[in-house]
Amino acid sequence: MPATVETVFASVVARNPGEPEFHQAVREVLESIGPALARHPEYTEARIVERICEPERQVIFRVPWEDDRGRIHTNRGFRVEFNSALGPFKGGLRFHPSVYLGIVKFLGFEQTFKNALTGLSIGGGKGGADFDPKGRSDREVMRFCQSFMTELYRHIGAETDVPAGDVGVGGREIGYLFGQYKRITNRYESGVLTGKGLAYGGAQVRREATGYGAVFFADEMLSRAGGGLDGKRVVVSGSGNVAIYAIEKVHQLGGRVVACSDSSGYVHDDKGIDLELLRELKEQRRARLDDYARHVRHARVVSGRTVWEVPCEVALPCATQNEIGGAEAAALVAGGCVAVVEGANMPTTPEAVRILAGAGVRFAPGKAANAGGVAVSALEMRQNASRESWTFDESEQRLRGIMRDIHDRCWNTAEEYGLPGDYVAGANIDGFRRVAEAMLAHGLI
Ligand code: NDP
Ligand code: 2IT
Repeated sequence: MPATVETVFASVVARNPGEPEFHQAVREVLESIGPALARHPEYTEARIVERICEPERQVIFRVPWEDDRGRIHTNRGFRVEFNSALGPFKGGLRFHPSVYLGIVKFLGFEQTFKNALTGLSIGGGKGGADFDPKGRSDREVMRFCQSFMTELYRHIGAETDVPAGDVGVGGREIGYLFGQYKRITNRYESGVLTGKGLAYGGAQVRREATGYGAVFFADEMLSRAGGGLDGKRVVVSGSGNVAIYAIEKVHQLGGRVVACSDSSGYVHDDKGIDLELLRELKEQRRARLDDYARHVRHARVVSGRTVWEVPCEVALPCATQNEIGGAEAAALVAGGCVAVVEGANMPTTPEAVRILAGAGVRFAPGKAANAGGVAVSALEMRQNASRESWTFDESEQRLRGIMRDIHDRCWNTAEEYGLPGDYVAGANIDGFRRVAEAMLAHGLI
């Protein structure tokens, strides 16, 4: 890191104490952008790096709600509006007990560069709550979402800030949030949220977009190296929205996903994960993975261990941040892994990235590889604004084209800076340059 950037990073750590995930995300970007700063002294003169590390606005609020037994709970809600240089703030909402300001800031920071990489007009933001939806009834989730939106509505809007889903927030939650926004504001403002149901303004392929997009990215990356996903043995972590549609697309492209996981453990099915069963368990019954082995006799369910111990050629982490540490990276290398493509946000620790790089494993960072979700969200906004709706096939073709463009942007930028094959540098430099140019044009705001 150049000395000027080192000073900025020290100040970020001092000004945001106790937020290690945010520090980690900032460090990873600042470590990459030295060559771009050297070529563009105007960025340093305008203090772009300092300004880009400070969210434009941060909102923290109380979310009181009542459970089915009449007990009152108080959660904490967040929306961090990180950067609007390229468009309205855009990014998901996460409902998980681990959510605190540092998680929301790391996600909002990442989102800013990811959204820039899509080439679409979207700024970066993120939100959520420390609410745990596990084991809650639909009516409890509805009451929580209504209370959450009763504060959030004043901060968002189709031209201002457009939330969507993330961990713990899927179609059900977006529906309740949209209903409450409509009720409070007395406006049918379709473009205020994305990830909506197809019955009321949602877009084809949004549900599938993050998982499909990550697999398209993996296929591009492997094709550059001389062979696509066809015939590859793949392990996916998680079994939620991103994981399920990643598995579907791997199978469609001729690969075989032999294991996936949830927070309790993993399932290993060497014949290939039965996607229909997984979807029924996870999307319809909201069940644990253990149930998989009750239906598939030859499958093995392993509790309390990492899915990365299952040998594979391609690893798709699609669960959560920092799930691949040094030990998991070493296990992947030992198992013959040739590529790691991040479907989740920041699932690989810096130590793990170093181990993978040292072993020659190709690595695609989440801000490039999982950008398909937010890209199709931007397409949803576009369809809402024009009151059009595109077919599944057309939307999927657009997603494929966007992922190819993102791949090529990362590749070409890395080459331009003399770092061939370094997708991390390519993604960080290209995303940073796009945001920096817009910030420069807007003056000191
Ligand atoms: P879901 O809530 O649908 O699924 C999350 C999955 O990951 C579940 O299987 C869950 O297991 C597991 N998981 C979540 N948190 C943890 C944790 N702390 N420890 C262990 N396992 C965990 O979320 P998504 O699939 O939407 O999101 C997955 C990842 O992808 C996240 O990093 C998210 O930020 C990222 N992402 C999501 C996008 C989207 O469009 N949804 C877009 C881009 C990135 P369990 O059910 O047992 O908790
Ligand atoms: O991390 C992400 O990119 C998302 N959760 C999706 C954000 C969005 O606005 O669709």
